[in-house]
Amino acid sequence: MASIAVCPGSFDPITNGHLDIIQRGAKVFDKVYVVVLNNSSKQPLFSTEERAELIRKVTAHIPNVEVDHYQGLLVDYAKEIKANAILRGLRAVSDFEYEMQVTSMNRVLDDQLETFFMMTNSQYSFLSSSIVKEVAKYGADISELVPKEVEAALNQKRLAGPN
Ligand code: COD
Repeated sequence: MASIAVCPGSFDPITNGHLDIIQRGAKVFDKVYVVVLNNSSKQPLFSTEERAELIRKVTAHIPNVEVDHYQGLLVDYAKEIKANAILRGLRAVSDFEYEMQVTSMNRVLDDQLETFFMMTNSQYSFLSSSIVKEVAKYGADISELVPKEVEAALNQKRLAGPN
């Protein structure tokens, strides 16, 4: 049986930390579906389509990665694409409590779906989409934090006006 993982997130926008998890995950699973979902506690800067398009651009070199977006529950999406695993990244202890809650809820919703966690590369342990957006708003150099396509998209948003 092929191992199919779904790597879910807000990805608003994708950072080098996300990309590292996707690249490493793609070496472990036969197929990785990266899916942009709605996190109801976050107010996104980029539309769902914009986020998925940016991920598509920066993962184009990984043959077993597919990018999608979905309005609904993660477990329903996973069922649609016949995924047998959820792939998540862990940065610090602060991530743990939230991840445990979400994993437990997803298991209540679908007890066949296992969640796998990958530790962040220490180089990216501080990195989040929020922190990147915060500094990008002031025109800081973010070239070490995000792929160049994302840097350009953030600069475009900044130049388009206040957000
Ligand atoms: N290094 C390693 N991993 C990282 C880094 C980094 N620097 N930055 C982020 N990550 C990891 C995160 O830990 C996470 O695993 C993943 O990358 C995505 O992160 P985000 O912040 O883009 O995405 P989240 O956490 O906002 O995603 C939450 C979901 C959208 C997946 C969740 O809200 C969801 O499943 N929504 C759909 C509705 C649903 O099914 N809800 C039920 C769950 S309660």
